[in-house]
Amino acid sequence: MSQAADAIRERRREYYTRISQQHLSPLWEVLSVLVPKQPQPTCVPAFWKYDDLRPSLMEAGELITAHEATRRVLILENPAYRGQSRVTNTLYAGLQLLKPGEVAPAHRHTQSALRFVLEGRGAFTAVDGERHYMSPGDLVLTPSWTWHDHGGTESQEPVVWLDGLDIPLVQMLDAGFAEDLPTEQQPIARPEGDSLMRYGANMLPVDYHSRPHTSPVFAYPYERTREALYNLSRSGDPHPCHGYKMRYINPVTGGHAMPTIATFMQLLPKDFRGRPYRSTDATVFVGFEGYGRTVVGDRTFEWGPRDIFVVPSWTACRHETQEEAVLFSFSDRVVQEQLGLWRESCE
Ligand code: GTQ
Repeated sequence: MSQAADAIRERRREYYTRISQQHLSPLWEVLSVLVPKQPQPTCVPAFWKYDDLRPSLMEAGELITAHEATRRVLILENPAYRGQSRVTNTLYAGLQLLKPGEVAPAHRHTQSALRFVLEGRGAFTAVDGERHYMSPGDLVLTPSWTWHDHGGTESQEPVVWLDGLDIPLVQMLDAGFAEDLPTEQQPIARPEGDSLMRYGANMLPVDYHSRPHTSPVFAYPYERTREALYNLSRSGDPHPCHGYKMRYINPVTGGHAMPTIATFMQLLPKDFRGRPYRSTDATVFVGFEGYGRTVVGDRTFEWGPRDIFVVPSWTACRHETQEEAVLFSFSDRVVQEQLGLWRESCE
């Protein structure tokens, strides 16, 4: 019996070796990995305390200028993907530092980007001819193929923000293009706040025809976000898993603000004990106000303002607080929704 089994194993091995020279391979050896019963994420839970990484970022500020680096950024690498510039399987994250007087020169690329401002004031991001002077908690979008540059020309202090991009997704699709503007800064064509006033007031210019994929509003100031969360929290019970959670939208369509990255802000009330939650979109969270604890699979992260953590796909996650707290997050949920793949479970 076992001799017969050995013989068949040997014949198969010999067969696999032979067909591999024809660049063929047997599905039955890999089927359960290719078509898993449920997601088997390769990404792992990860945590960065801002106070621990800030000195390294400031040291980068002594070693290289924003001009020389083009973008002076420390990439947050998921421990499962060292050397691959990925924070999750599909997304990239990094911390960018701009010092007073510096300019990160204008370029554009097919990758979409978000900036979530962590500290400092007075630096701007310019997008399509409009500058937004950034304050902590602001969300600034630089949609695919829009010219963008960053300038610390008015700032008195270092400005740090989190960059979130769809780099790994675009890499997988082999759809990356980029170009530099010949001049360091793009010309200013519109006053500050123009896009928010035009498109973010529950009205649209009557003849406005939207760009199909992305929000015409590119800066979402924190005061407005905070006010929306506060008002939501006054008018009803918190969600058992999320507390009070809102998503940033494209006001033209009501859909997500960008086509590849979904963005969210949530308010966790004092003494919140969230129920376990799973979803298929690996998510990057950033603490912004207050302190909390999040259990992610078998890890527990105690976070405060500006700390960053990653929840992999289909990994149970629950939030707890002792005081009111605010969390920013982003994921590829918008892509999965468009493809009919997104699933969630609140236990
Ligand atoms: O600011 O354009 O962190 O192109 C990585 C790639 C930031 C940017 C990053 C980029 C940028």
